[in-house]
Amino acid sequence: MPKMKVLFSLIALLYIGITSSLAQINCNHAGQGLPHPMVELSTGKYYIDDKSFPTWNETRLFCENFGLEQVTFDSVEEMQVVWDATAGSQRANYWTSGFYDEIQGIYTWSNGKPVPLEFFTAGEPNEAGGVERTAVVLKNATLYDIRAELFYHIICELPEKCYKP
Ligand SMILES: [Ca+2]
Ligand SMILES: [Ca+2]
Repeated sequence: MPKMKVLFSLIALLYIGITSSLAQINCNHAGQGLPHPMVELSTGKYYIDDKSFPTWNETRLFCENFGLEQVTFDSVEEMQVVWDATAGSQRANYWTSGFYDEIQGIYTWSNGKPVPLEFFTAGEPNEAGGVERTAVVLKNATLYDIRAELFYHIICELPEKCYKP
């Protein structure tokens, strides 16, 4: 019986070793080859592009290509800190990972958590014209719902597992 225990412990240790080194590898490559460097803020590490105008889905794919995620706000503070780091261009809307979940009938982040209603500006999400019930943008440190097919700026975020062990 003790032999079995030792064997089990060894397998468990091996498993932990493999999974943690896999996570390490992904994080080592995250953000490599981006057109310009990421910025390190008090709430995480971000890639902010004020020049491009992709759709929501193109932004998602762009971030994923570089091992990153579309930005998700865990707090009002993070929303403010990231907004302050943007250039605030003329069409200063930035895509977030927020998307309308048809099944649950609410906006959720890419991690599956609901987008808190208090993160939206007053009167939003308003699903204007019945066509805005799709994606969430950041503007003036607050959120709006909007059509995912429109063209706004990019904010990617280093996945939490890469800086929160
Ligand atoms: Ca975040
Ligand atoms: Ca709206």
